[in-house]
Amino acid sequence: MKRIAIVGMPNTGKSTFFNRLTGSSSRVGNWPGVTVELLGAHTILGGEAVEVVDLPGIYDLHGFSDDEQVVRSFLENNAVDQVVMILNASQLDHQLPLALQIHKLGMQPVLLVNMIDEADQLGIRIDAESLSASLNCPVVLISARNGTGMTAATDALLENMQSVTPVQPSELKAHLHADDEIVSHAELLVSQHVSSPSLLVRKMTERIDRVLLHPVLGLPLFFLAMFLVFQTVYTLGAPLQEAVAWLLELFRGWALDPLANVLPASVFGFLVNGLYDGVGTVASFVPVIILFFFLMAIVEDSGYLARAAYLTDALMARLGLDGRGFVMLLMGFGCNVPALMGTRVMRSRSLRLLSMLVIPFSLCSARLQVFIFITTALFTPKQAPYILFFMYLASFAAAFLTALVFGRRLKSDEPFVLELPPYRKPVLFQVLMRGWHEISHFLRRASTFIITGVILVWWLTHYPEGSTPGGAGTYASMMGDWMKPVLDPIGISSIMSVVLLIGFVAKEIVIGAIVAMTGLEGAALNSYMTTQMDGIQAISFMLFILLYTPCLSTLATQLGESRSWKFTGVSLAWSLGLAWVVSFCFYQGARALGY
Ligand SMILES: Nc1nc2c(ncn2[C@@H]2O[C@H](COP(=O)(O)OP(=O)(O)OP(=O)(O)O)[C@@H](O)[C@H]2O)c(=O)[nH]1
Ligand SMILES: [Mg+2]
Repeated sequence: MKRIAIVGMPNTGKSTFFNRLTGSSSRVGNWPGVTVELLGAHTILGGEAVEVVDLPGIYDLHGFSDDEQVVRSFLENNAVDQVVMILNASQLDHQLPLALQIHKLGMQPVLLVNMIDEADQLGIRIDAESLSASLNCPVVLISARNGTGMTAATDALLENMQSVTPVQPSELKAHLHADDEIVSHAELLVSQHVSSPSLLVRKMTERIDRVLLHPVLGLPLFFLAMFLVFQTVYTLGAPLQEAVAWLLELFRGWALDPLANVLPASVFGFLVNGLYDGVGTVASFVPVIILFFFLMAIVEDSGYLARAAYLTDALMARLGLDGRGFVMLLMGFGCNVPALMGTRVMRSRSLRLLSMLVIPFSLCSARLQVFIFITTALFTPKQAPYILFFMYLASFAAAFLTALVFGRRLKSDEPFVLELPPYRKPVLFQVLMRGWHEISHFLRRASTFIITGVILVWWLTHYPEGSTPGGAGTYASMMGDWMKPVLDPIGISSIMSVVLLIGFVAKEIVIGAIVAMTGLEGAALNSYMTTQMDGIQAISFMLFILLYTPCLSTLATQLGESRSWKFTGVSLAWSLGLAWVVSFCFYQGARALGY
């Protein structure tokens, strides 16, 4: 099968083109460094099956960040029949050198000049035909997002593939050309084939940035925007959640409860009170999570997320991180694992390690779900969004503190040049795709973890044989007693400490575990929660959940990416220690003040 590789600089639309060509749903975002891994897909081109590979963006072939190495080692170790290079039409001067480099290596690329819609708006004119003649390779103007030029692009691809001789990977290294020679060649090409207005005015982007990147107002505006996101999640999400819970209850009463007459009590208890209610209660939070992801996808796809990096860069630099670290934190709101992998765009190892130490404090969707559950049970609808926002602030504070503590040991002087992409109207399809991506990931994790968790909890609360279910003498209560000396001072009851222990595996288990333990759901579960904790204890519990290790997958990713047991161990110990100390200070402090 022939293999086509898509290369280009970051944020030029490679993944958008890849998705259009192959019908895949590779992640797209208006921010350089979205793709950090190889992604392959099969498709039919001109009646022939081909493999298309979407690569991370690279600035040049000498690059030495981990994601650039992914690209280089891919090109060095795999035969590629056709290289497709994607360029941003409004930045040809900046992007042609990479194309020339690739061309001179003998790869005979097809150049797709993308985002032609934006270039048009800016008044940039590109003469594709004459550029193609001087370069001696096909050049097609496209808009991967709108689909313009796609037929011409695939035609050019097919035609070119007939004539190219695949590059032998081993020859690559010997042929890298000197950079200055290439840069002057690129300048010449741009002057000959591109006409642009003397002054590029990105009117809309500039006007918006004058407000959103305001030196004083910028950051408060950003936090205000984030607060609005949470407020919306709450006001729209809570009724949705109740509706799903109501439907599940209805189904239970109508179809499942009659089974109680047929099945032995213990089997019914396990299947319906444990599994169905456990999974159902978690499922009722799915609409909230969906809503959250859609809003975040809009923030990301519009280009505002990249602005967050700009706004926080100075602050983050003081902590030994840079603006990208902040964006990774925001990415971690979905799931910490891809955010950890996103640090591959960083070149300096110490900067990467520091970012990877900080990211697990980012409040991921599994923790969000626990917090919504607890705030709904223990606080009024008016208080709840504020408590939730406080948790996000605590998450940032923990991240900053970590950077402050470890920044001195993990020093780096990697220069960070931030490229701000223009604002782009979020494309509904992309936002939906992105949301769907996150949700299916969440559901996959949730379903496996909940089922394992529910079975485990069921066993812990019903055995050894002969003990009263959920009462003293069960394994669960033994575990609770065992952890009492540690968790009592932070206000966590022995039942909830068993939940915390199980939650170490993944936070998706937490709610399901509570349901399985108590055999309660809905309003009864909420009122049970008020017997387990008051407001202060609830916040202490949530702080602990926020700060201690998010899940085993995070640990495994930290280990895999850092290739260091010591680093992973330090991260584990730090997060456990911090969780305890913060909860302790909060709980004892609040009690001392008489709350
Ligand atoms: N206006 C316009 N925007 C586009 C076009 N193609 C892609 N985009 C947008 O450009 C941004 C980047 O697209 P991606 O496909 O993620 O870019 P990428 O090259 O894969 O980026 P990395 O993986 O970070 O290297 C997204 O916001 C896309 O919606 C286009 O033809 N026109
Ligand atoms: Mg990409």
